[in-house]
Amino acid sequence: MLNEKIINALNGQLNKELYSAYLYLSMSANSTFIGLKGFANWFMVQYQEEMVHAMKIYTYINDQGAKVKLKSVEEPPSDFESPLDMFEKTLEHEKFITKSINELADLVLGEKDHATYMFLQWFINEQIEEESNDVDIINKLRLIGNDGNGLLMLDKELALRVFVPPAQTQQAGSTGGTAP
Ligand code: OFO
Repeated sequence: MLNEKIINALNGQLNKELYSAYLYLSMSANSTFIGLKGFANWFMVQYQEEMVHAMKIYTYINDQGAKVKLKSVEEPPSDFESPLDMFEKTLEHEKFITKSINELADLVLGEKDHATYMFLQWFINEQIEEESNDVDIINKLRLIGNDGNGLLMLDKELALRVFVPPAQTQQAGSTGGTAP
């Protein structure tokens, strides 16, 4: 049984995950527009992963017999200066999400809601991977600088990322779908 404070906080986190999905869909669209199909693929997979995160919270609220309350999703930016700008904004956003998950974990611990604390463990681990993936790509983009060939090679690498649906993720014992 969830208390009101926790239901509100979980609904807030659900909204943030939906915004994350919307943000990465926007970055995917921008990447397609500027001719970087591999980047577009990477962000599309990220969009799909964020929808999985949102639906995990949606299902958890339902399973606990509480009510999901959908709020409006903010408009994401649609113009970006460069591929590096997109990934810097991605990392910045993921740091914000990590902070939000940590605050949620603090709240549920304070309320002695151990079931929700256990539920949040998956998100706490996932955030480590999310930030680390972004840092890797930012480092590569900084090395590439203005080298067009390097950018096209990275685009090919990012084209290889595949979305792994949640059931397969669990079987594989990983948080999945985040390579390369
Ligand atoms: Fe849901 O992890 Fe990114 O935002």
